[in-house]
Parts: sequence; structure tokens; C-alpha cells
Amino acid sequence: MAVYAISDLHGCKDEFDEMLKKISFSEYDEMYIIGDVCDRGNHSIALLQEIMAHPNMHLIFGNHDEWLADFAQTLIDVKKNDGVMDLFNMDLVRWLHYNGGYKTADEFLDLDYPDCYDIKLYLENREYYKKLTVKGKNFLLVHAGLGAYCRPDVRISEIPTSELVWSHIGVNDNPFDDVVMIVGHMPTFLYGFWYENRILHGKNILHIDCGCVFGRSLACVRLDDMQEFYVPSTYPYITVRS
Ligand SMILES: [Mn+2]
Repeated sequence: MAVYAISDLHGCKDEFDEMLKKISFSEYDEMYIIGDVCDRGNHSIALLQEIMAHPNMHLIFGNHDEWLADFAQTLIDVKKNDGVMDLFNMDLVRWLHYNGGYKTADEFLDLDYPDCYDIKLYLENREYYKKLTVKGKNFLLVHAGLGAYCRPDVRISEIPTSELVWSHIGVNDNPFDDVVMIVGHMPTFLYGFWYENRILHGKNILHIDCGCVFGRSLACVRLDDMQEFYVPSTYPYITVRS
């Protein structure tokens, strides 16, 4: 039995399935998905349903998953209303138009009502971080890191969840000496072009979003021995200037 962590799948179902094959993922293993299953890519809802169908796959929320959770009922109402959407809802527009939510919403609207409600109920059970010990080593899995609350005496349960899913943190932003943090959210190439397609190792912290949906690669780490696995992206390479 092994424990794996992966993040920022963003609808890249083919790459995720390829990764499962590569690591020979079985019912005896555990997979922690550290946020952002949805948006930008082509198969967000199918991917989410795949994760939901596996009791040994665990979703830790990212900002994009939070959007779908927040708007699931809105989308169900849109479906009941023959697809008419309130485009004066600026939060909804921000998700759909500026953050790759359109495809996710389209996929969701194509589902039958029971499947819509299954997703809505699944996403109501929110987890924003996970502490676990694997082979005597302590880990903290959290989508974006601790943000402004990066100090050793912090209680994670008291950090606003918006901070846990939205922060942009530095390479070494882990306040704990005895805990290895695993985070996603910021594609590693944004920290420097030399990190293209690679997990970024800070001090006691791994940044594992290797920008699959931006045409780089999908990374996965096995927490038992810290071995890294990579699958190349099938998406076009997008240049991001920051
Ligand atoms: Mn994110």
C-alpha cells in the first residue's frame, strides 16, 4: 500500500488516467488530490466523477473546486430554467469567463439531475487541508499554502479557508520544522523557467503543480519514499509572462 499526492488536474483526465497506470494505482493505495480538479481543461466533471467513484481518492479543496461547490445549485437552477443564466452575477462571470469555468459548467449542465445532485452533495463535504503521517514522516497537504499565516505557532484550523486556497506563497514558505508541506496552485514554471515540468523543492516544502493544463506535465509524488512520477501534457504549451 502506498500514499500518493497530486494536484491541479484541471480537467486533464487523460493525463490523470495515464498517471494511475504509470504508478500501478490499486485499491490498496491512497491518492490525495490537493485541489483544482476542475476548470480550464476538457474533462473536469468526468474527472471529478472518477474521483468520487473511488473511496481511496480524496479531494482537498482548491479555489476552482470551491467555485463549482458554490455554484452547483446555481447551475442546477439554470438547468431547470432552460439554460438561462444571470450574467449580472459577477462572481459567476468571474468563474466562467475569466477562470476557465465555461467547460466545467457545460459538462455539468449536460448531466442528469441525480448526477448534478451527487456532485453538489459530494462537494458540500469540504476539506481544506490534510495532515498525515507516512512511514514516520509528517505531512501537511494544502492547495495554496498558509499565506499570511505562515508562522510556527499557527493553528491551521483557524486560518481563513480563502487563504488556504488563494495564497501565492514563496518557494520556502513552510513555518514547520517537523512537517513536510505539499502544495499546488502556482504552476512551478511561474517560479522560474528552470522549474519547467519539475516539482519544485523548497525547504521542507514541495510545489507539485507542474502546469499540466498549460502544456507542461502532470506530477505525482509517492509519500512513502518521495519518488516523483511525471506524465507529459497533451495540452498546447501556453506562454505565461508575469
Ligand atoms: Mn488553484
